[in-house]
Amino acid sequence: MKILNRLTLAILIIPALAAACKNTPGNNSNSDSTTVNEPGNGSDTNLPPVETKAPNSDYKPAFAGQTRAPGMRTKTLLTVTVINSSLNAPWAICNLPDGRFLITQKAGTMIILTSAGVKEKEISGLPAVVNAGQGGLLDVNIDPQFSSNRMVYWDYAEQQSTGGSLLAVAKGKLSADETKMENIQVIYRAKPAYDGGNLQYGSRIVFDQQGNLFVTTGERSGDDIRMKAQDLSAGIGKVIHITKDGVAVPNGPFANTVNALPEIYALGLRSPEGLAWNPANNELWEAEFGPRGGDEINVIEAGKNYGWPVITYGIEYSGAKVGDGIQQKAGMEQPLYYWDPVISPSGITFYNSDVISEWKGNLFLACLSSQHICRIALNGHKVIGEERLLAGEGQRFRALTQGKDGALYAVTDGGRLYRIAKK
Ligand SMILES: [Ca+2]
Repeated sequence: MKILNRLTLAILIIPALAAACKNTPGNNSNSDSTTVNEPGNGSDTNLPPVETKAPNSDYKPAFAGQTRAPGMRTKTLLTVTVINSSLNAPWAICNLPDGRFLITQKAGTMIILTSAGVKEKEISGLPAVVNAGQGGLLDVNIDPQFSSNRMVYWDYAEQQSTGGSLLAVAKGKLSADETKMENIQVIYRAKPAYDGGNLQYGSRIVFDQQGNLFVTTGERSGDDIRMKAQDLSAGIGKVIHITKDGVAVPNGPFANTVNALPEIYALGLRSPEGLAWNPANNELWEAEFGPRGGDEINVIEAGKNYGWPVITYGIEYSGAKVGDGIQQKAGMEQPLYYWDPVISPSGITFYNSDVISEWKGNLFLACLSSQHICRIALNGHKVIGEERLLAGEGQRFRALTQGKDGALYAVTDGGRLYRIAKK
């Protein structure tokens, strides 16, 4: 028993010490911080496209600049610091009003970190999640009135007693001591449940300006279910628009369509792991995993059909064409931009601070398979520049956010929290 206790203690203490060392200011400057973007000669924009590998298909873009935009390079000197390296498969990072971070971990835990990256609280009392494949505890966001009501919204893969799993959205009140969720209610379930695997739940949560929720739902990745992304009676492969109680926001684009779910706001999505409000123009932007060579960015508008699986760039992972192998169709939206080969975009955010002024208005995407942070410069809806940041870290970037201090914070599947700040 004694040995067991010591072992247990050692297991608990050693990672904690390691984390503490990493977070000691005098200790991390040499080992964990790196200055990047030393001043270069010549131009920092209109460089060759960052992607140099051959595409998977010979499909042609619908318009100039829809893929492989000019490369660019951040001129501002940046300091990159790993401020925590012992997270457990973090999936989402959300700013709290006081500058701390609320983070979900895929296996089912929610934690609070200080602005310096030190784990401060673990929140118990969450419903069980299906932690398998791409399922688990997924996104989290706080109520726009969190400071007064302490309400938190999150989603996760939920096992159904009748078989299969689905994306469930829940809300709860963070207790005063920040250690548990109280009065938890599941407010929405993206039906139908699917028992053919645990892939592509979607799941990012963004509040609109009226305090309603937009939630992305994935199409679950089976040949036998993907067409439901086009089916208005199914809640998968969609952007849904619900109140804080989980009912359809009134007067949605399909509110008067026979057999349509009234909460559907947009349809035809594959694996939408990125969703962000663009503060420059109050638009809802989405990023999704496509097939092999078809990752996309879209601007989401009410009632629009984004095409999956009828139109898409890229091919099946088997090498076959997707459906009829078409990329354009009347009544279906073109992506603003696509990647072939894929980058696997998960969380996205717009940078909206003056601290790194050349980043203001840029879109940042946390990229999994390509293992970098993608920076996109925009002129309205046109992509005018692309940059890869932190490409040498060997990390699958899962989610990111702009902190209150104007730095960018990103979590990785490998358990790291990065701070990317002006030097
Ligand atoms: Ca599409």
